[in-house]
Amino acid sequence: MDKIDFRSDTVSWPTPTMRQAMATAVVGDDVYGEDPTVNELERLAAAKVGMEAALFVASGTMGNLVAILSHAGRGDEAIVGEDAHTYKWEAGGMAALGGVVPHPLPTDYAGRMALADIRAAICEDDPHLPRSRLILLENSYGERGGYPIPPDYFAGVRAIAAQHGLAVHLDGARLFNTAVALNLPASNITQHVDSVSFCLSKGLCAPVGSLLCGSADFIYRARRVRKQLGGGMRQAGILAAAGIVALQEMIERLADDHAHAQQLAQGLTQIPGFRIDPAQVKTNIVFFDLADEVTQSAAEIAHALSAQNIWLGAVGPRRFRAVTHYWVGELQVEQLLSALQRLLA
Ligand code: TLP
Repeated sequence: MDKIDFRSDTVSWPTPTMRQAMATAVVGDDVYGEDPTVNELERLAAAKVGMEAALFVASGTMGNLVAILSHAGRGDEAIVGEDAHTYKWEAGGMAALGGVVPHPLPTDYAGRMALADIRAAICEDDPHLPRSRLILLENSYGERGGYPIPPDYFAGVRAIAAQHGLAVHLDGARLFNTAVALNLPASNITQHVDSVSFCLSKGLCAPVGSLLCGSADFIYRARRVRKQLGGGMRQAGILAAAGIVALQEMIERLADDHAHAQQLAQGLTQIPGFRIDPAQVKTNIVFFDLADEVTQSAAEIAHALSAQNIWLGAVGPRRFRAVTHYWVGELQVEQLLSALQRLLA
């Protein structure tokens, strides 16, 4: 990459192998179901999460929106973490485009809504109330430093959902970071949900796209919703080819990103002026804060870094987010730490 970019793993570029696969991809019209490379990617994706079928969509946001609109209708309610990506960072799509009412609940240090809160949030059948229809989960949990939530929580939520006839959708944008961090197959988690979307264009480095996975019947309905949203793509095999490389070659190496995030967290503990809890860093996202005595703001520090072509997210007046990925390794973490040390000296 031409810069040292820690703002997100979404900034990662496709690898040379991906570019090669894209250049030689066999394509067809995917709206006709005739793109062999998309079909192969969808088969591979469904197998990775132990589900019947998958649908290639343009983004993580689209995967979640297509899922929500396929599970729920106007006036239905979705129970969701108050800092979940589907609630906070997707432009209110579920309400704006689907008439689905979010019911936000607090989450703990790992990003879990309490099971008792979920039970209490489910509406009884009453014409005054929205119909509870869906529970939205996320793993890893972005706003908790990519915390990898173990499968038992999903089993607990699933039991409640089953009792009340609700569906469960998992925003697994970084599902494979969780699987690698917990050393489990992703299907140990996804066996407890009705649908899951995961991203190719984050730590897995593909340029574009996410997969929505679920039962064959669910994906049949989701395909229609994707079309309604304008997401039926034609010779999308060009993109899917990179996605196949992502799933075949880029999952296991996520452990390197986690090690680099830990390297960064440990390094930050050595610089007076930063506040960080390395124990909270379990995958590839590092949140850290400025100590009270530092007079500069996070935005000022991020701006000064950018002058050195090092990019970091200032996500609050005193708060930063750094995300590790394929293109920022041990050396780049050292460069970031040295630059931060100089700026605070
Ligand atoms: N997250 C982005 C920003 O929107 C915050 C990032 O840089 O982390 N679910 C989760 C948990 C995500 O973190 C993201 C992207 C998405 C869904 C949406 O994916 P895209 O960007 O492909 O729509």
